[in-house]
Amino acid sequence: MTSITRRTILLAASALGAVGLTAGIAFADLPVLAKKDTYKVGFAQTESNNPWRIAQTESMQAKAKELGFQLVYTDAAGSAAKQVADVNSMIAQGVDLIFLAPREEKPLIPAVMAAKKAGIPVILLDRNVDQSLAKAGEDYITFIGSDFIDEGKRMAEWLVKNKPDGAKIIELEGTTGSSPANDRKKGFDEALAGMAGFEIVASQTGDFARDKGRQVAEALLQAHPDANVIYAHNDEMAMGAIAALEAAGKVPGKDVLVLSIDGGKEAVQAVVDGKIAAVVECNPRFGPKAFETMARYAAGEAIEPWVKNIDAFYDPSNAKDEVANAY
Ligand code: GYE
Repeated sequence: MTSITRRTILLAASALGAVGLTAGIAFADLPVLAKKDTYKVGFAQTESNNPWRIAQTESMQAKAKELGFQLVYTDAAGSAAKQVADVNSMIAQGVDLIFLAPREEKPLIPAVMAAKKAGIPVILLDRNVDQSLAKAGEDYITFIGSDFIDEGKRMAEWLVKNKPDGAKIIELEGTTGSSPANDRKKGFDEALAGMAGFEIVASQTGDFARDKGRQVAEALLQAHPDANVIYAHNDEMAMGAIAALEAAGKVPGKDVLVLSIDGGKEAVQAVVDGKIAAVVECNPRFGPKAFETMARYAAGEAIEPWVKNIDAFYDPSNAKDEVANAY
């Protein structure tokens, strides 16, 4: 595939007469959202194969119901191509606004641009798109979500503090090309770069999925029997890694420290049980903030390009007290 740039996409859209790319006006304005009593809103979910996604969907549905809005919900079942089609179908149905959780950073760009062209505002939820191809405040309203670079960095800092003699680390990456996988890796790897004694011996994707995480952990533990830390980009892969460790006769928490991100109930309980050493929270309950941001936009407020979620941190010092609140 030839490389697509933000400019080529906009030029293509412009050729179709959608975006005014005339001298002086580089980009069309964001679509406006009329103030109404009720709305028909789209929510394009990436997949539903884990508790994080299910909790997010429930949170969105509950808030829409409370507000009396109609929610057009789609599940892309792990396919970026299907997610693009889902967004196109929402556009065809004339929704007022689209909440999109873009599975990967680049493939969802055409969906964002198509909605913009159709005059439908888009709010990105929990994952971002490639910032060189589309921009908040120009192509979509805003990104609501965590600072994934910081999540990775905090985990690395915790590790250095709690295992000062160093570590041989296996990294289980999230979905290739997704913003949390890219940034959780960046934040963690950069924080450890040049730190004496800390070595990432292998880093491979487990697609944010439990069984894939288990399989990849099993293979990497065989290739690197001296690894003593597994850093998983989410709880599902961390739980898969624990299963792989136990199957290999190793004791998670003793032979190998497992680090995770998300902070679902099962993982926070695993911290209490000593199987996971630490978890950076990434809370999936987006409903209240998503619809509040939409209301602010409809009221004519200028929305900041990034509505940031603040993440908690769980380790043995607080896990017991927090487990009841975890999703
Ligand atoms: O960590 C993971 C989910 O995009 C922040 O996606 C989200 C991530 C979350 O599948 O468990």
